[in-house]
Amino acid sequence: TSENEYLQLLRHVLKDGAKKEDRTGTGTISVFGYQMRFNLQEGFPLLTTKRVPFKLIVSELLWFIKGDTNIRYLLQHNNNIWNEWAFKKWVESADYSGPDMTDFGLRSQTDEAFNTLYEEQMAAFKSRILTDDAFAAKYGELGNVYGKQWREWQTTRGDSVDQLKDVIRTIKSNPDSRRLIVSAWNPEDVPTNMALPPCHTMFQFYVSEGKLSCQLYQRSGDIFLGIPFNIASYALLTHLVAHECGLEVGDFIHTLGDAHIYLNHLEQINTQLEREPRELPQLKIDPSAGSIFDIGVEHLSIENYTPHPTIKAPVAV
Ligand code: DHF
Ligand code: TMP
Repeated sequence: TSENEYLQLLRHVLKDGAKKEDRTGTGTISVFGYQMRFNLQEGFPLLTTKRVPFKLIVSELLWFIKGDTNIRYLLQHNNNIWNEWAFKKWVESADYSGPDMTDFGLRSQTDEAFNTLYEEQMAAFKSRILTDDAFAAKYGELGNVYGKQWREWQTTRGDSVDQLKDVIRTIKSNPDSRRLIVSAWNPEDVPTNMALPPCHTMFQFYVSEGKLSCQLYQRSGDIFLGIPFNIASYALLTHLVAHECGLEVGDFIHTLGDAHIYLNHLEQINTQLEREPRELPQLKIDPSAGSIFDIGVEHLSIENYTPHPTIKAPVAV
């Protein structure tokens, strides 16, 4: 199946990647420039060589589509994947007076006493985001990340551009267009206004013979943790836009800039590579789901997903 595209990426970077230091202090093996292609007619590209939590992919994507940039929505859907980056802003702020959380990402992995302290602070942070509106407005906010750029790109004229709505309108009215692009990379916001500069930087749609394809340019990819999510997320986006526009799905093409394996994921990757990929699952979109802008988590599900077990790994912050 097309899962092999991903397994080949793992093997390629293990074999030909070069050691490279990185911002998080973890260390990586990395290559620059790589492309994978997933034929979405073959099945939904949710990896089977480890369990990938589909529900988290759905709530994160619907959060982007809503234009939301506050982790409160994610927490309300039991989605914790963006917590560390909001927490980081909180513990580095003048309002925080708890125990020192400098470098919590690295320290929590090696220092058990610290990890207990960190987990307490993170639990308190999460519950405050969920219950305290003013706190959530200030510290749940990741800044002008994906949702903001997709739906409300701020212009110098003082108004905003809804890139997602515009691109969908153009797919419907002029499917041959070669300008079907959404960009999350806003050079004005990158240095100051976001918790993490966008990794999935821009994407383009393409319509041919009644099928919608999508290509993503991802500037930086964490091959073990981030990329399995990114593949599934853009496959889902392609399905949702195709559904909205009355098209079939074509290919998802995933183009990577710095594609890296963190050095603390090597054991996990060896385990994963020993496993045999299984049949890919299918996506089901509930017929009662409305437009892409009204769709809810309850309308999306995956069928025939029988993956190998979860493989846990620490995320580099
Ligand atoms: N930083 C780094 N270093 N790697 C990332 O992949 C990454 N991704 C971000 C933000 N910053 C990042 C947003 N997406 C996980 C997956 C995607 C994601 C963030 C985190 C993750 O930790 N996945 C785990 C557990 C998920 C769970 O069950 O909560 C996994 O095993 O897939
Ligand atoms: P960077 O900003 O220094 O490139 O760090 C971002 C890290 O997060 C890098 O390891 C890539 C990873 N990442 C993904 O792989 N996918 C994602 O969707 C996000 C947000 C991050």
